[in-house]
Amino acid sequence: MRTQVGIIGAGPAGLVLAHLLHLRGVDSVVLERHTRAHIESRIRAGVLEQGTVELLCDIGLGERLMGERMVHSGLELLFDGVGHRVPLKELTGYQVTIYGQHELVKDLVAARLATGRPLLFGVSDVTVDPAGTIRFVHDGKPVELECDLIAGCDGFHGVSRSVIPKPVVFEHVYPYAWLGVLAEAPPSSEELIYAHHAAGFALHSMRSPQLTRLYLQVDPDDSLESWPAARIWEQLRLRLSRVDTDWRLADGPIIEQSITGLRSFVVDPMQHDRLFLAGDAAHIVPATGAKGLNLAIADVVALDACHASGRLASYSDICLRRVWRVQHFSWWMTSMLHRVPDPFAAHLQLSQLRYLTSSTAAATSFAENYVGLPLNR
Ligand code: RFL
Ligand code: PHB
Repeated sequence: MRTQVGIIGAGPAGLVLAHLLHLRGVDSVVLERHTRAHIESRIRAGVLEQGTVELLCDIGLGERLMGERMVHSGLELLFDGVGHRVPLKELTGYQVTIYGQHELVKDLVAARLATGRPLLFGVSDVTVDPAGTIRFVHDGKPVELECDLIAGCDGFHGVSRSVIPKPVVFEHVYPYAWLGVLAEAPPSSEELIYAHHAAGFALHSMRSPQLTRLYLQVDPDDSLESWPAARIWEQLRLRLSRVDTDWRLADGPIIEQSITGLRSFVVDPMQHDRLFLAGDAAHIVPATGAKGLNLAIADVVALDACHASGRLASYSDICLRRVWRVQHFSWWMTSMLHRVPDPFAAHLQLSQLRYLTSSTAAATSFAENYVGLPLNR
């Protein structure tokens, strides 16, 4: 089998890349190890930057997104029981969009299938030769795929990254994790609430007028068994409680829950020979800044542009500039909001939060990073 671009992984990075290439008449084969049903139901990101949304609309993938999304022009930082609104749009001119990653993946899969170009589910035993060959098993048969270019879009646990010889790896693992729940309850606020509390960080987000998405800072060694629903709601009510209004958190049946560790990770370079890594395969940011999916899409936009202009040698450098800005912001926001045992660090956090919510300059800097950098298109 032969193709111009072999794409490993049908996450947001792989599927958006496939579509960008299709629009330029470049053929590709997308390989995914899971089933379609699996990738279309995996609950993950929720926040899309305006640049990401504009890109998706420009390439014809925004129809359902524009109809079903929730647009947010601000967010709330809650500490000492008092909420402080950060007016993102007023400060930057940009807003953010709430739209579940699995909904976006459904749109991307449908668009790929509509092109008639190959998207193979359930592939196994994938190996990568960076000189331009991907070997895998599909429908029980071994396949050798010759490619001009290989895009490693196979996420953090994929196989592509291991093929980069002697990369420099940067990693920071945080001493806390997130317990995420999806609840059949109407959101209790129109905007996201990021809460800093002595009992730990909490986040109130949403997916639709009927579904609330909530997160709690937990111990990385905690298991789901140690978090029965009653404990989850009790901690959410405590951490999101406020003295400024008589706000109440609506609750309801929990339909999904998981625990995810928080990590910062970068591999440098993101390319070797004909292999180019994109998205979580090359870097991970802690979810606090809501950046991972947006960064994955920024990578593939850069990869497509470098391929179109014959400047593939610059790909890694172009991506890593953005990656490190986003790494810094995500680390900074994470460090400011999570409970830490050291009282000195805890005082610095409160001081930073007070500064951020009382200085327009500080709030603007935060907002600029949160809404995201323009894409290199
Ligand atoms: P993905 O989505 O992990 O997709 C990789 C795909 O590759 C497949 N795969 C393979 N296929 C074939 N052969 C192999 N050997 C393979 N190995 C793996 C996998 O099955 C999968 O389908 O990576 P991609 O495309 O780089 O996208 C990255 C995003 O998924 C990720 O950064 C975000 O989910 C991060 N994230 C958030 N990002 C945001 O921009 N905004 C948010 O609000 C946000 N919230 C979050 C998040 C991530 C979270 N978790 C669970 C990690 C909230 C959470 C809780
Ligand atoms: C989400 O809705 O899943 C979400 C929102 C904001 C974040 C992270 C995740 O910072």
